[in-house]
Amino acid sequence: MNPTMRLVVVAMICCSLLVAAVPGAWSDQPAQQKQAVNMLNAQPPRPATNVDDAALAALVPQGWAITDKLPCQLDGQGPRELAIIMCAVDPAQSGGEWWERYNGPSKVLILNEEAPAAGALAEFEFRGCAPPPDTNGHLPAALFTDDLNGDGIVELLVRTQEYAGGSGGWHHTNLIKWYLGAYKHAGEFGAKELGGLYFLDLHGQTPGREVVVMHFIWGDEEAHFAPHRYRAHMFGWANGYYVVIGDLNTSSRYDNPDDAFANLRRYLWKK
Ligand SMILES: [Ca+2]
Ligand SMILES: [Ca+2]
Repeated sequence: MNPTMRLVVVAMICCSLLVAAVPGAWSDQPAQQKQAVNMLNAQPPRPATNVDDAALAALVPQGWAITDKLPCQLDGQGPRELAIIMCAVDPAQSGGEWWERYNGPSKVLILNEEAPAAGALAEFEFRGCAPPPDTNGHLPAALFTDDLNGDGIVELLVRTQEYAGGSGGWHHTNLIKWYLGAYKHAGEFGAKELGGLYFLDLHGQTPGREVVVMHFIWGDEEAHFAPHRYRAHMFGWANGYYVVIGDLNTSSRYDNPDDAFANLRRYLWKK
């Protein structure tokens, strides 16, 4: 190698080391942190309960079935609560698809885990049914908890579904929260098929994390399975429930809501 070439090679090595040493210049965050987690499908870890369905039978109307139950400390004190969800079930459709077998609306009861048969501490009804989870992850369990607003007490999130064929189905995610001494319906997030639901701290003026619902926009001239633009609806915690704090459309088209959300996160919200 002649002296000029050697100088060029040394300079290139030095430049590479310099770029690698500057935070953010090469790769700003590990790929894992950038991963979009669609909460319509995710299944967070869940504690077990010793309460079996037989102990709850008196709470279930004829023709209905409990499809999920989850112990949780919803009011931040005393014994744990047990959240259960039920909907109408047609045993004649046992070999059919979930939308043939299960029918909405769904009822959610909040019980005292130590005395579940004593009756509901609170009761809610939501559109859509709550089919039991399947093994391939397309139907996650209906109930999960998360301290979304960052106040140290978890909220209960309830996922129900309505199927209307093709892209006409809807996911409904409702949020139940202990607030000012009572259980409140404190948020409702609906997403069409091919949509997504994400939690991210993207706004400094509402506490905790915000909720982002991604809806796909089916343009007039677009093929159904072609990439689509997405609309992002953003909700933040204020005055006891999640309120709309923003709304925007992507200019680019994406194959799926994860990619659309990841791009907004990276380039718009810089998270
Ligand atoms: Ca409690
Ligand atoms: Ca909370």
